Amino acid sequence: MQLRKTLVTTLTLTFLFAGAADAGPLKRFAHERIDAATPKIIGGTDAQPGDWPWIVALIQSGISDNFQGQFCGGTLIAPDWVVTAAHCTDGKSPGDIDVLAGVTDLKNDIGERVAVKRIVQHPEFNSRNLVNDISLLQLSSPVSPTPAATDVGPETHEGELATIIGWGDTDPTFRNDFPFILQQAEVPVISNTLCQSIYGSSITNGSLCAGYADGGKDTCQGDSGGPLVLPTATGWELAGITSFGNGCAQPGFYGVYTRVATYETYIDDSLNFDYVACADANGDSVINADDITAHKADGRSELITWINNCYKTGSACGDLNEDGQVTRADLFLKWIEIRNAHNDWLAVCWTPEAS
Ligand code: 4AZ
Repeated sequence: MQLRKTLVTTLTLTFLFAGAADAGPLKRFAHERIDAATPKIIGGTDAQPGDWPWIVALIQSGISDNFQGQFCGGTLIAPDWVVTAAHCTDGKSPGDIDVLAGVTDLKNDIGERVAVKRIVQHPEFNSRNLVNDISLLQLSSPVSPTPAATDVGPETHEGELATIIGWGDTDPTFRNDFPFILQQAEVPVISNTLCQSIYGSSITNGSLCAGYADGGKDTCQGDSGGPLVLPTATGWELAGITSFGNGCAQPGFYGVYTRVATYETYIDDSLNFDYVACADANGDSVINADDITAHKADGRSELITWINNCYKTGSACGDLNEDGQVTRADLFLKWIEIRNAHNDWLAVCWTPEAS
């Protein structure tokens, strides 16, 4: 993990010095056309139109050229929901990201490009070791391709041959050789024990690792957030989300993927959550700025109630920092708590569903 951390830091610093305010660690700048002899994904082959209907590209919303703007992959799991990696959405707002569905060739296919309405990033994503690297995007409108199945069972899948797919770098030395055509490659799933011996505590039961001891086939920069799929009797199931690795396709290292099965509850809860009801703070069935006013007012009255019942009376319920006395420090903590709760509500619930 140390190696990955170093890599990310290096890239981040490079981008900072390049003056690109919104460029994340995996953002690329230069695109060079790859020559036909260069191995693809890393060690992959061209996908055919329709092979992977549920794969999507995440595109920087400010860039009209799909190829130039692509920075991560994702998988459609419902007509208006995409699952991707948290490190693809971390620090971003819905307005920063578009989703492009229904394309194989980023340069020539038209597809459906839609705005993101809501980002539901895993609340325990750790940007230092990339634990819980999963995020959900709700689309501003549904797209037509068939979503992928995510009901993958609890098996380890060790030894099974998985398929990795993406528009990421095709050159293991990070030379920024990005393909127009979607790439695919097959890699075996390895045990978490072996993976942990390489990457340490970054590997949890939410991780799935795949690749060859000799390297050669792997995901790389730009593939992040995209799918690792396993064959089923009826088609494919989404088992992993491209997360990280020490470089790409290097001997002795493997690709690390977020294990989708571990996050079934987070996915189901997030997709089934009633965001509209949550946003309707004043209960008038209309989502508008009045709800923000109402939610703030609720916070203020909660604070006043606490002041009257706990702070002024010096009761035990006023001693938030548990130092044996009720002081202005406790009042400050209460204020912070209410402000944070309001901000959480804004982030989780308050997407204006209507004007
Ligand atoms: C990346 O930087 C990245 N070999 C993604 C996957 C892997 C390495 C790097 C796995 O997005």
